[in-house]
Amino acid sequence: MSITTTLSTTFTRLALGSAIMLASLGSVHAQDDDVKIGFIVKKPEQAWFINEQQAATEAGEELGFEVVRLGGEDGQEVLSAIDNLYAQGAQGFVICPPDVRLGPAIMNRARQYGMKVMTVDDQFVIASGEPMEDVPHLGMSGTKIGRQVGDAIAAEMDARGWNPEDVAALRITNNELPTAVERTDGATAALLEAGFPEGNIFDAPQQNSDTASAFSAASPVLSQNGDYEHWIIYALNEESVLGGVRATEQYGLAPEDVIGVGINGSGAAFAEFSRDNPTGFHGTVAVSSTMHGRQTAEDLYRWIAEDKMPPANTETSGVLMTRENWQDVREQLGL
Ligand code: FCA
Repeated sequence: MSITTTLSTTFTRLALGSAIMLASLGSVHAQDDDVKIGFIVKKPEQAWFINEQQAATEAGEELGFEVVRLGGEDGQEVLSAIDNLYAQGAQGFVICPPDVRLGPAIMNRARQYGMKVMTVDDQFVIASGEPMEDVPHLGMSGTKIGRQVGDAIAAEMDARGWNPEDVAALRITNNELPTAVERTDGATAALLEAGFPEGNIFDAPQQNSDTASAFSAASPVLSQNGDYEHWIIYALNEESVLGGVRATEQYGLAPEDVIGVGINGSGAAFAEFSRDNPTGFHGTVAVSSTMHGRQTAEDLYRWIAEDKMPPANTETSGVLMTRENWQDVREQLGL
């Protein structure tokens, strides 16, 4: 490239840069009809969240608003994402926060900027742990979906003819997150009702909601309880159940001695079902991340553009997906 071209490219870039800056300042201060929203998620690399953000973008393309997809893996990142959105002229955002206790701080920042906020998947809580009910929320019905997990495990234990006394449960817990507690409590309740012995349930508390943290939590629990013939595994999501399943493999358990049932129905489960040989990952309760992304984006858009307040709390449901039916369920849920 000649010096002249380099110079002129640099100049064009600078000129373009200031034009963008002016344009964005303009949209912050002028009354602009264009709606722009942010969609911030705690784990932007996980299939569930990729699909959710993608669906929000598509809803925007259809209805005529812009969606800015951002990751917010800790409080600092979320606050800079909000600053960034404001600088771009966004009027609000949908968020799945990295920590639900950040709710008050996030709302503080959003209110300073006059931005509207809706939560998806994980609902904000106040200091006492109660949900922040003044922020509209859409998320899965944790207890119901957890019960479906417990029922699916109990049915599969039955099908394999296991004696519950010989079975241990690996309950991967995440007590910081209310929806996680609802899900694992729901599964536990269903299992106990089906006659599972309470004394055979072992907790593996994870730091996070991903596969790696579940794997680390699960490994010591397996080695400390070596006398059981079979294991069942449940957690807040399929990524975590997969961490548990990988830990049983490393520990040397055969796939036919393990029944793991997750929650989500995202790419992580599809990859597992697509393997040639079945693993201990028996199934997952699939929920439509497509619907979560679309609906929240549309709700926020109508709130901004038409002053129509979203419903205070929308609970979504799920369908059991296994190796046998996963492609059908995937289609049914638009995943
Ligand atoms: C939580 C979990 C995700 C997904 C979502 C609906 O945020 O971490 O995996 O289950 O709820």
